[in-house]
Amino acid sequence: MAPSAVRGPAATTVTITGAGGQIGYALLFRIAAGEMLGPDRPVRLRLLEIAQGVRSAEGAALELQDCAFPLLREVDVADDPLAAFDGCDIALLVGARPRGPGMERADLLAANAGIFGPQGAAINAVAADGVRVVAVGNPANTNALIAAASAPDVPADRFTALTRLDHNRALGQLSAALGSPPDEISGLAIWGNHSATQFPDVSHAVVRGEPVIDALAARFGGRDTADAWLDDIFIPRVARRGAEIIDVRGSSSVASAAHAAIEHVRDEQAGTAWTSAAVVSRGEYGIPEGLVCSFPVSSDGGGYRVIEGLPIDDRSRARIDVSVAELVAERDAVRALGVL
Ligand code: NAX
Repeated sequence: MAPSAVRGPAATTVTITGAGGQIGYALLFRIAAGEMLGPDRPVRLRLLEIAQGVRSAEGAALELQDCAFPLLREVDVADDPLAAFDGCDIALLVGARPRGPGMERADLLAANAGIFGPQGAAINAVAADGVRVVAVGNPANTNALIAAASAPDVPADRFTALTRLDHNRALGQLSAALGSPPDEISGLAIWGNHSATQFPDVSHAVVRGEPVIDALAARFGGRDTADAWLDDIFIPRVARRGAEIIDVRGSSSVASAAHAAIEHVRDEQAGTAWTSAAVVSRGEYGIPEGLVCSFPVSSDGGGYRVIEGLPIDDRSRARIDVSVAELVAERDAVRALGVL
């Protein structure tokens, strides 16, 4: 029996672009196993690749069939965005053009606009009414902005970009420094761009009810030493963790990125009191409207919303402003290309 003929509750259609790549391979089997949408939601997978990646995606599709996942209803491989986004409920935009040797930022943005623009237009044309989209491929924030701008009939707040990996990296570092498991730490926030300018912010974080900053002061022997650890070790290490992984592993983050993407979608769908995600700014915290910027967010299951009203001190403000300025520069560079 062909997988598409299997009967049962209506399946959620999940489209993964770049599905023949590394993160795609780390994502597909976990989604099919129900780790993203839960054990009660059957899934239909649509894998989008460019011609060079189609065989790899087709190979993954064969392996998916060999897993005989009870929740997996159908797997299609396409190189046409209109086919891949047809009826799509959830889109993970993973495939992107990497920065090549000697490539300037404007060239990189232009190359990715050529990918995320048409994909946004295809989502606009053929996706399901309630579609939700997360950009993983870099530059993720601006790629989400381009896709959203190319889908005028889809509410902009359906488009997000992944900073959950940065959030989880920050949580991992704090957990190690404090000797506390990650689930005892809450209130961490990533602000700004998914780039080295991002600001991993612990000023609202608590560990077992105690402000993290106090726990760090106790751990490092004073507030000044704790601040120095945050400024000189923690923030740069989180912001440059991707480069550290490449240096040590000889290849970029894959499983951790796929895990973060799964948690991003899972928490948006199932609800969460607090995490980090890049969402379209409505002007919260003075961040220019329309930028796709990382904020502390919550979800009631109907999409991420910025957690408002947090006090921001001058040091934090300065760091947020640097990353937001980078997002503005990326947006302006894309505008100069005539894309927005
Ligand atoms: P790979 O090079 O292994 O895979 C990318 C795949 O995308 C390739 O198979 C390629 O054929 C495909 N592709 C390219 N253009 C496409 C298009 N127009 N339509 C469909 N597919 C297309 O890269 P991988 O390691 O999987 O990383 C994918 C992206 O994630 C990169 O842009 C990477 O920079 C980004 N990352 C984002 C992270 C985040 O936290 N936001 C962290 C991890 C990762 O660095």
